[in-house]
Amino acid sequence: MKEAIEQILKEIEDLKAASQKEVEEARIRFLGKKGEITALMEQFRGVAPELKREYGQKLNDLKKAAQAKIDQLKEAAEQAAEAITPKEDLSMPGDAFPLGSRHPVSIVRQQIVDIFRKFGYDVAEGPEIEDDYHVFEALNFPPNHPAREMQDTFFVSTGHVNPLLLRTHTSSVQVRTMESQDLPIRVVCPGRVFRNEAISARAHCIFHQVEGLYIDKDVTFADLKQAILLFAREMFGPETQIRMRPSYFPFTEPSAEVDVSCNICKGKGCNICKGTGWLEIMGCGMVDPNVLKASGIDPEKYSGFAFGMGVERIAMLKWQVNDLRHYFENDMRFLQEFATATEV
Ligand code: 2NM
Repeated sequence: MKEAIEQILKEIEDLKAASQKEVEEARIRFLGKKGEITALMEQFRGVAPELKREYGQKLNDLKKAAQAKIDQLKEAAEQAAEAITPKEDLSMPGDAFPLGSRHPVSIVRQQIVDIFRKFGYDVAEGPEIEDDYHVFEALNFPPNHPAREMQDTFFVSTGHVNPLLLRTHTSSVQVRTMESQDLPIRVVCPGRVFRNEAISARAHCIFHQVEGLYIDKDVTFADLKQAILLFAREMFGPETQIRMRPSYFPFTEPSAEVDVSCNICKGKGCNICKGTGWLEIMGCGMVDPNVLKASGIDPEKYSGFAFGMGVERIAMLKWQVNDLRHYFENDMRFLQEFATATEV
């Protein structure tokens, strides 16, 4: 029996277990109901009385050593199992983190600018607080033109010859371009403009424009028409048609309003185009000789065309937005609709 105890003790000391299952198997082998140590305990009953004390002590030590070893192996196996299967499931998708998106007005402004950049136009920007000269005087507005009245324009300072005001169009940037740059000029001017108007579904006192200007020798109305047609087809699709209606602007002569064919009803007439099959997108014309002269360009040698469009209006047509005020309220539900809008 002594040998058996020592043999098992040695085995216990050398015991190794790679998994929880192996630990349990070892426990059953040594300490289970039919285990080797349990069997020795039974044999112990038949041991001679003079040996009982010594063997009893040895058996008890063996049992304790076995239990301690099993406990130790069990804990190690549990830790190893936990390291392999962590409590968190690493294959779960991460927390989405809320991203903003570009404003629809910014998207369309960029699309317009990108189309003209592709045609070879430069981009110019200028001050939002302008002077009367660059907004009106140099653009052939007569002294008593209604746009120059307080009801239509936000003035920053008054009472002198060249008052400061919030620009009512970005044409002032084109005047600055004509003053400072060499010819020929091909430029688009995106920017915010301000008009003292009552806010409604179709008008706002702050909105965005992109205006364009092309000046060279022998620029004709046919060049204007072709530039606008190519722009309209880039912006609204290759099937788009344009038409021009005579109009009036102080800075152009002749002047025209441009309509594009309604791409919702394909010209048949719907509620977007109010049954006409056409949608107004911009104004344009040949730059008035007075405007060229004011900026030091000889109208006998040079001619040019110019155009201007409202960015909110183009965006409304593109996405069938029925009320301009949506663009200024920053309601997240409205803005999120444009989160996946593609850009040119
Ligand atoms: C428009 C319509 C027609 C325009 C004219 C000029 C300038 F500076 F060359 F005279 N810039 N933009 C223009 C012409 C703007 O907006 C409806």
